[in-house]
Amino acid sequence: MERTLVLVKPDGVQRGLIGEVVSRLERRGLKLAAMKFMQMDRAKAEEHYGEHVDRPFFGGLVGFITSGPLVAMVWEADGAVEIVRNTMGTTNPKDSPLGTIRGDLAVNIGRNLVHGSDSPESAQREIALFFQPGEILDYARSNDSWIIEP
Ligand code: DAT
Ligand code: MG
Repeated sequence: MERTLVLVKPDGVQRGLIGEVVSRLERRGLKLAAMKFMQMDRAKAEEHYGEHVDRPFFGGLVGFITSGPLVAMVWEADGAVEIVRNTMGTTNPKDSPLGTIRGDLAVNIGRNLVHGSDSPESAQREIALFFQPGEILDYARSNDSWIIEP
C-alpha cells in the first residue's frame, strides 16, 4: 500500500487544527500508519526541504517549520500521495479550491498548515527522516471493505 508523509505544521498546532486535519484525512478513508508530536531541528528541516535550498524563501521556511511543535504522520492508501495532495489543496492557499484544507483554512503561502509528499519517491525519503521502520504500524482496519472494494 502506498504511504505518504503528512505534517501539521507549527501554524496548524498553534491554531488548534490538528484534529481538523486528522479528521479530514480519516474521513477521506486514508489509513493512519504512524504519528508523532515533535519539534524539528534546523538540520532535519534543511534536509526535509533540501530541494528548495536555493529559493529566496528557504530561510523563512526553515525558521517557520522549526519554530514550534508539529505533528508528523504517515497515511496509507492506494494513491495516497495524490489523494493527500488533493485533500490539502494547492501550495498557495489564495488559489486553493474551497473544500481543501488550505482553501478552507488558510490565506498565506508561508502559513499553509500542512505538508504532503509530492511523489512516492519523496514520500519514502521523507518518511525515513521522521520515522524508524518499527514506528510504522501495519494493522487490520475492520471497516476496510466499506472503504476499499475487496
Ligand atoms: P508544497 O508544500 O505544496 O509541496 P513546495 O514544496 O513547492 O510546496 O514548497 C514548500 C513550502 O515552501 C510551501 O508549503 C510553502 C513554502 N513556499 C513555497 N513557495 C513559496 C513562495 N513562493 N513564497 C513563500 N513560501 C513558499
Ligand atoms: Mg513540496
